Amino acid sequence: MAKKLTQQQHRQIKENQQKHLASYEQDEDATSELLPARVITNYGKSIIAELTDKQLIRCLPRQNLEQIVCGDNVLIQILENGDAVVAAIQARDSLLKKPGFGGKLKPMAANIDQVVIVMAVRPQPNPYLIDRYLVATENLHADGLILLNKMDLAEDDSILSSLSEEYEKLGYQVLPTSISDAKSIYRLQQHLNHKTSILVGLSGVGKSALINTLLPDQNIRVGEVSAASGEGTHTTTGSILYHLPEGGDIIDSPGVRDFGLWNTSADDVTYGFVELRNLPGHCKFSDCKHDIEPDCAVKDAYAAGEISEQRFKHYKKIIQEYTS
Ligand SMILES: Nc1nc2c(ncn2[C@@H]2O[C@H](COP(=O)(O)OP(=O)(O)OP(=O)(O)O)[C@@H](O)[C@H]2O)c(=O)[nH]1
Ligand SMILES: [Mg+2]
Ligand SMILES: [Zn+2]
Repeated sequence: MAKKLTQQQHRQIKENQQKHLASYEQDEDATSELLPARVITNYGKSIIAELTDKQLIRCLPRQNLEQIVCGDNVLIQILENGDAVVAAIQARDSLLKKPGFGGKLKPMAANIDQVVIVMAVRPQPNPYLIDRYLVATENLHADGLILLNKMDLAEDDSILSSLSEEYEKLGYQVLPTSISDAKSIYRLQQHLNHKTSILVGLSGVGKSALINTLLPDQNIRVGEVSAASGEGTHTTTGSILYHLPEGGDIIDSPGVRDFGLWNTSADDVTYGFVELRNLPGHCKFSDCKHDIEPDCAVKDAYAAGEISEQRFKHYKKIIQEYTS
């Protein structure tokens, strides 16, 4: 993870630390001041945060704090010995989690306005994965955007049209992209301005490569897809936030198969399916699996053509797999 910061960023951090130390020596009051900052990344216990004047600073969290993640707004204090500590985490608008070891949820990124779901032409997009990502996105109260990357590898527009057909009527835009098509990157950029977006998707779909193309001078490490398996090698190991030139931030995240859908309630899943959110009626049984039960509002919605066959299938599958 430490390697992901550019040489320039490392140098900057060192310089800033010295500057802060120097300012402390001149001004004893500096120790009590709380400096607002945004967390760029964390590795191990260490956090790299950006102060309002854009300076990066390395700090450790105070012991009583919960885990701090990329995108967090924090308050930093410089101690007498010159060390910087995170004194407080400001209230979060949202917190995205992913399963860690043993299925325990681990916080991954905070204060997200938009989740960009990245699929690739090869290996083929998985609509069940898209629907799970969308349930998580809706429950974060974030916008969802779907990318079909590696369009240069597509033989025709069939994958793109089937994704557009399924998701655009629900209000999600589907953008075709390729790191070798500058126009598509420009179009993507227009969707990223003035908000904090996170790129999510399986390993190897091109999340880091897309950010590299958006920000050519950051030099982000990009993995190779192994020719034999078609699967990506894990390259990105922690989330990291980058600024976009026209305003707005973008977070690169490691390939994740699932977000925190564990312990999601059936109501949260229904909320995550925008076409089912405002069902006219309720299912007769509160634990309805929308399968063979009578008086089922979801089956009625399906019969009325409110939800597609594929999304209906995925809805039931998510309820079955993730809710108890
Ligand atoms: N042909 C083609 N290859 C691409 C495109 N975008 C990314 N790639 C390649 O796909 C491979 C994986 O890209 P990464 O950016 O490392 O993928 P990632 O999603 O960041 O993967 P993780 O960090 O492991 O989650 C690299 O070899 C990229 O060069 C694209 O638009 N077209
Ligand atoms: Mg990556
Ligand atoms: Zn039902």
